[in-house]
Amino acid sequence: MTRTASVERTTKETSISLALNLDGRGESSIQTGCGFLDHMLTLFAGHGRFDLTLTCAGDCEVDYHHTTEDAAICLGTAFAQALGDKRGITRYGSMLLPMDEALILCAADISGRGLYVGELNIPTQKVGDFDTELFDEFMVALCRTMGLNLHIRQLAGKNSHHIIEGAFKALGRALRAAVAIDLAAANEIPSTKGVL
Ligand SMILES: [Mn+2]
Repeated sequence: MTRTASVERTTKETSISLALNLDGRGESSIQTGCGFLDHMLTLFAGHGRFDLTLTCAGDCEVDYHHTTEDAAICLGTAFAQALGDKRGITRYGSMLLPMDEALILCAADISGRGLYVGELNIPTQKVGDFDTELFDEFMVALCRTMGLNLHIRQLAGKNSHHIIEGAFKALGRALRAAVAIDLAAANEIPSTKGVL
């Protein structure tokens, strides 16, 4: 059984092509047009051990809002497709991840109920030319399309780059654990309701 998905999505704002393998080696090729977002998605794939190819031609002359949000929509859609009925998955995953002075807590439940609850205090408005408020836009869109319940807390941190990078790494690690097959229940849907 391969757990892969590919997504093509074109709007008047972005055109995205994405391929995902949940059981990969963390190899990625990311070209969104936003260097910082490429950096974050590369880290995410690496720490999640997901193979991820993403190309986006977006309206970066406006800003990175549409590119960031639509990349997350495609990523969430791909996760949902690759997971199918979620049979056998661990479902929950969490990570407490230090990144120099920053410390990030991330807890994920692939519940089917998409909800992001985040409390980050990112001290600057920009990292490079990336608007830091887009971090929340990414997570909200990912959770909604993937059916992911995600909490991210910043327990420490002063550097915006470190805080956001820590969060993407923690997300990768948490999702790696959550999508992993639970060998003790590999044929079961991990819900007492029988459906996720
Ligand atoms: Mn970095």
